[in-house]
Amino acid sequence: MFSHVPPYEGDPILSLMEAFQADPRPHKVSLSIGVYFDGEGRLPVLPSVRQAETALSRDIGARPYLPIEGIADFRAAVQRLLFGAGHEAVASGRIATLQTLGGSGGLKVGADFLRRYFPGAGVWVSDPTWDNHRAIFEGAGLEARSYPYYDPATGGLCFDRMLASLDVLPRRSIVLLHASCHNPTGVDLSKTQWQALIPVLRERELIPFVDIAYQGFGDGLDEDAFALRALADAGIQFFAANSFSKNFSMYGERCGGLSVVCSDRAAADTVLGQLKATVRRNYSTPPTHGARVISRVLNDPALFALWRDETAAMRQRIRAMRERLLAVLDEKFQGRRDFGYLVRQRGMFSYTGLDEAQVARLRDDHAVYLVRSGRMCLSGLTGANVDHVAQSMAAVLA
Ligand code: PLP
Ligand code: TYF
Repeated sequence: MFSHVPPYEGDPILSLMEAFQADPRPHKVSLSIGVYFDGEGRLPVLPSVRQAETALSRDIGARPYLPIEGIADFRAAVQRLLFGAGHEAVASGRIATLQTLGGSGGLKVGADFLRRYFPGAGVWVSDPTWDNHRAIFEGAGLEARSYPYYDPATGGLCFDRMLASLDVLPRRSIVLLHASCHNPTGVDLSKTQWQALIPVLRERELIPFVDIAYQGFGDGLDEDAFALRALADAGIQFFAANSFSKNFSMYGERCGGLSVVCSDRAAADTVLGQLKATVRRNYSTPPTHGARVISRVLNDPALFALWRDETAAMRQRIRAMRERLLAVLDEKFQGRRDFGYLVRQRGMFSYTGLDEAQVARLRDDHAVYLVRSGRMCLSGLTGANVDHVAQSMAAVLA
């Protein structure tokens, strides 16, 4: 009966993780999957999360179905975190927010909604982007194409080409944007560039869909949400999918949100209603545990302050690793090659510019695992392995 079903090739990043786990070399280093590891190379359990769970475990109570849109306190906290507590769009009730199954769930619910109510619209994603962006939108029945983004010549952004390309899109096209800590390149728009993008979005009547999966890993919780706030300030109506997987180190709990910024409260109510219908058709209602924990942390001033510090510590650790890697490489190459991109790029990832053959040599000869594209996840670096990684990079680049 299933002879026509082709085998699944597997997710390339997860396949790499399996190869890494099977690698017997003791000095092996995983810089592939986009997950935050601490200075000991472990997946952290944040003290804020542990404290919230301990408090919750005392009165865990019954587990009814949640409302389709999720826990009310969680949703309110998402809005404050993304847009800022005092933001006019939050206060006026013109944002429709649901609890979703991770950032991926937010993207999928948003994509289904857009497919139904903007049936002719295609989606444009950055070149390159997270592989699953294309897969999720195509899976929802939208056509996905890309706009210029990363410039291999500079290790930065080709903003002029990006803008020119968006400026000729059909009206009501969907534009997927990374708020900060771009995956896979680490290359973000500056504040000035966001401000320059806004008139193009407005004049072309484009529908921005902002993905914010690494809030706190770039420059700070508020700083990393700059794009969302700038768009909302400018009166742009848009979608935002946020993930708590990384900044709470709660990957398996599948916590995130989808927020749609509308013109007014009435529109937001209507949009929320149809988003609920979309969820109902997909998985009916979201799960309880992770959202209760996150809601507790975000709504309790002391736990929130603790969590803010924890996100700062994760961010600073990644920065320190970027700087250390740069220092060792600079010393090796004495100006013969520019590695400045390592500290200009933000978040967990850097595009190293290593080609497939060099990535293969890193893995085969040095037990250092990067994604085939040359993407490096900096959070896999520790004080114990950063020098080995730098020496290995130097060896394959020599
Ligand atoms: N968006 C980007 C850019 C990501 O890198 C990821 C996951 O790594 C996600 C969305 C999805 O996050 P989640 O695991 O919460 O679904
Ligand atoms: O880009 C990454 O590495 C993260 C983690 O199937 C990830 O998005 C990778 C693959 C996958 C799920 C999550």
